[in-house]
Amino acid sequence: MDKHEIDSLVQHFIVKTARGEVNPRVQQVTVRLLTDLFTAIEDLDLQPGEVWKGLEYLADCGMAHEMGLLAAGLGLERFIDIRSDEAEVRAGLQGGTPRTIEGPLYVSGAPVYHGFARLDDGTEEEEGEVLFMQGTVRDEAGNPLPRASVEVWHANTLGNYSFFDKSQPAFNLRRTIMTDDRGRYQLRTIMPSGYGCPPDGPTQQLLNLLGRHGRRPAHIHFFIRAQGCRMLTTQINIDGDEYLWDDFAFASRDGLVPEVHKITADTALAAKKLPRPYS
Ligand code: MBD
Ligand code: FE
Repeated sequence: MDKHEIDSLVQHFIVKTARGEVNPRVQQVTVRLLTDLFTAIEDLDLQPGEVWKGLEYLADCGMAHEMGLLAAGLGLERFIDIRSDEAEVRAGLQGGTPRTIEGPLYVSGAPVYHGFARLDDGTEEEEGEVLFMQGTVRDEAGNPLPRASVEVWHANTLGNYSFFDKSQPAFNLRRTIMTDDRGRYQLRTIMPSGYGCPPDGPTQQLLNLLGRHGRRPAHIHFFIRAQGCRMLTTQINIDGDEYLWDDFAFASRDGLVPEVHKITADTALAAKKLPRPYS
């Protein structure tokens, strides 16, 4: 079948059959995606069994709640981010902390604290290291932003996220911290481990067929919100992780790998070497 035959078939299936009110954007997108799919079936000479297998695969992803995970692993989520960066450059908006992907494991409604929050429930102090982090939320001119919200979420020492991992209490390792009157926030938590796709799930199943792993380096997610500013969605990575620049979701970026200082009794005494608070 040639391109014109495919076009007229799609017109017939989607456009000419329209009777009631049409959502033009939905129609436009449907026509385009169906045309691209039919063209791929033609070009690759996909067999009926292969087409049904593809649909079954997407259904499996849905049933396993892995559509978001698949989007991350295929680079779709990163692609959308790259386009957002490009749109901001075109609008003359540059600088500040880079954005990176949200991922599929955010849960809304985390407990809200002011200035400081502890994120962990204290049950992993044997397994993990205590992690402190602090910073200042600033506008594009560098002015501190009081009453900004810093929403943080990350995995536990096994790489699992509360809510999805029912062995953790609700909202473990998930908090919202409101910045103080100088735009500052502080948190105490436990060092996360990297994430791995469920080994028997449909996402990892496809990654296996593509010769890819499904691992992420250790990371911490953030939503930063302030009055009159667009929201920032980002993450930081923990330096030294073997997957730091080999993330299956392509989220690592220059500027999102802060220095981590190990504090022992000795280094605490030599505190001059540590960054000054909020510097
Ligand atoms: C994660 O924790 C994550 O952040 C992403 C992007 C994908 C899978 C798991
Ligand atoms: Fe994550």
